[in-house]
Amino acid sequence: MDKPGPVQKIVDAVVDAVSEDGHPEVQVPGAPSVGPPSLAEPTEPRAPLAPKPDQRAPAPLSATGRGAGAAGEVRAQSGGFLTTAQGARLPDSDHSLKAGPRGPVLLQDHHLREKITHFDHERIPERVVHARGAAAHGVFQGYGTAAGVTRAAFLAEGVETPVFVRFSTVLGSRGSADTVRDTRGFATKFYTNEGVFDLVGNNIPVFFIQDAIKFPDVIHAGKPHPDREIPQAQSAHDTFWDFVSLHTEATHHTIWNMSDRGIPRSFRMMEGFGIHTFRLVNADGASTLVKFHWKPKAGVHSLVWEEAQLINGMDPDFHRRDLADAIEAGNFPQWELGIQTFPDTPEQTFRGIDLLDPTKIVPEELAPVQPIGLLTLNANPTNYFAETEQVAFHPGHLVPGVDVTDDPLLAGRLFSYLDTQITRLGGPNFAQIPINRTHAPVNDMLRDGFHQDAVHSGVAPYKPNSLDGGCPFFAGAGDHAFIEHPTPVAASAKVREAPASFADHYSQPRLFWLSLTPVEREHVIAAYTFELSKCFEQAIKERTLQVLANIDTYLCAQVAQGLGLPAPQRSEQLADPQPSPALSQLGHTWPTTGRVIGIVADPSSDLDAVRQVRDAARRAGLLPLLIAPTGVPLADDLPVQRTFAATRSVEYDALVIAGPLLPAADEHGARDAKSGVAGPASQVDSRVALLTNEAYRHAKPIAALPGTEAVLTAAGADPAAPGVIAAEDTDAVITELTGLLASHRVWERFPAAVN
Ligand code: HDE
Repeated sequence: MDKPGPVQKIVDAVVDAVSEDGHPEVQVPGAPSVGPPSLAEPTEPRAPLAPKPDQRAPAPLSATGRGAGAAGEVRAQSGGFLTTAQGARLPDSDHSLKAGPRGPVLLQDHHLREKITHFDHERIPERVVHARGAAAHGVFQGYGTAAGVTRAAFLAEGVETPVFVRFSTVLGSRGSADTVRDTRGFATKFYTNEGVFDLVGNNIPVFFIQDAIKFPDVIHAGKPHPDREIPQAQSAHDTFWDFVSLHTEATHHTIWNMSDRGIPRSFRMMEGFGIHTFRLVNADGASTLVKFHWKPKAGVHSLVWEEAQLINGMDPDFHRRDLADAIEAGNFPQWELGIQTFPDTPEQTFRGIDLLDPTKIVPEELAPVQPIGLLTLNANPTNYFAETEQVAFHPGHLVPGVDVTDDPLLAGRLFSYLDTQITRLGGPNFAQIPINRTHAPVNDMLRDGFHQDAVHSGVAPYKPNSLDGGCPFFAGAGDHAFIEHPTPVAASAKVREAPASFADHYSQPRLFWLSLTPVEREHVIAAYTFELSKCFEQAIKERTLQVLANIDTYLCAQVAQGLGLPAPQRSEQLADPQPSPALSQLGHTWPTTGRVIGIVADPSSDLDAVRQVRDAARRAGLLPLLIAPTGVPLADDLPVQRTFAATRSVEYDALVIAGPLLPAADEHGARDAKSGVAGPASQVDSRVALLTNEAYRHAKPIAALPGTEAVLTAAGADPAAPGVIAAEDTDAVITELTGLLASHRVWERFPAAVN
């Protein structure tokens, strides 16, 4: 076997740590702490608990990027006793200082005042967009394949760079649900030796607007209505559709949102895109235009809409939990970073596509994505606020060899991200917050300000000076200086105008539509119909149908039918693009590691079969969860992870039914069998019937072990339907399930009616 590479070594080390410490083997991730708590309240002080093996904190560096040489825990709490912020030990924190047990409370209670005052100021403003997010630490390894086009040191062969990646939704508040229909942020901070590089992208390759000056408009339209502040975290409302139907440059991004890309199955299963065209510069100073792509090793997969809606109630933290659990279980998410490259010509177009227009893609069939490095997320944050909330990304955090273009959307971002942190993080020194610290030495002559963590020496924070020996000095190209590429600027006049090429708003939405498979097109039709049905104003629906007519006649007719409105005639000539198969999510197979299999059983099930299926699933790298009537283990070696009353189909990628699953004792005790598919007289527990019914309707693989026909009947599931497995041999069950999961869902179960 090949020797493990450096990334694999890190992966192995974390896997070892995870399996040796605390909760053995992490067969079921999610334990809240390093070890189980005692039943009784502890009576002896002890040092604060260490982070869990799957967690990592920001590198322990000084505020100016110098290696502190201290252990990681220097920033954590210390000591076994409760103290004030100043370190004085406290005997009590449950009672205010009072004049006698019945009061009044004394003003001199410094501990009360410190505790309450600090609490009063615990919150900072949430991000104005992308407020809801989840993040992880990891490592990026350059392949060296970009060496011809960039001198960026972190992209050189074998170079490993620590990274922190934050995924997010755009519209919702910090406490909103994860699986709403929305674009997802995919922001990566590379702590390179040449300074921090931030690639602040999305999971959709185009944007709503072509000029940053429109950003407040699109966001104000997408956010909840300002009077009632509803709806939260979604686009299915009048102001959003009012805006995008009038502002037709949003059409391309909107159709992506209405596709399955708007409801990803997992952050681990999303592509990422830098969207704008960037400029790479090599060691000789030659430049190349590029678009960045992240390609997930787990494939690109989505939820179905009903699932997404159920999850928002069942587990609003679904994506967050999925990311953390996967890392804790050692299923480290990976993406390849790739680039599409284009000659840096004065026109900045490629095959007629304007590279400065962020509402356009370049099909991969015309410019293949070339892999340039591997990202592995291998540790969870130790503290959400300190890391995920306080991380500050900025497209202007660039390193030598990576430069920007004149995309007018990017230009506004270069201003906005620095500006927003000043309010959000309370002043200009946010780069000194541990998660934001560069791993390169800093000597910046920036001084003072709120929350200054550096203790600057010297007397001359100005240049030129002689008092500090003329330091710091300017760097030249040979010293890794960041030197802007001397891009020629065409002679022109000051105008508030877009280039003529930006006026094409329909050809690429049509390209996207024509590139989807029938089942994906059905989802797009259903999504537009759902969203527009939620609008109050008919004029807005009619206006949007006019936009759809300019994308595709069939799409428009189907949505119009769903809305009960006439389909308008198109007002523009339909384009005739060559479909791009790379835009479809279907038709491929992918690794299934970490996929969740629900095994439904009760004490009367064939427990040997349950055991064999579970073990086979583990051997196949899946995460089997046993679902039973109550928390009582089905056997000593068969602990229960989910109960009938507290689970729902959305937690599983596939089900194994180990019948007969008669109504459990608490079926009526759960007092809400109303939603069950089976009636009260049924021989099958109604929650199991519902679970199976949903899994069936959501096109998930289902394996029915012998004797479970009644469950399928109660669930309305056809035993002969594609993806319903009736194997007797338990190993074969898992082999078949894994085979089906490789293409994510069994779409053949419900042939699409769309042509
Ligand atoms: Fe952002 N965006 N954005 N955006 N964006 C922010 O920065 C902004 C745009 C993206 O996990 C804010 O620190 C403007 C495109 C991500 O912390 C803010 C424009 C793309 C994140 C901001 C855009 C993005 C943000 C809010 C139009 C994909 C979350 C808080 C010109 C390429 C980063 C913050 C994180 C966050 C402004 C358009 C991605 C207000 C003005 C296009 C992933 O500065």
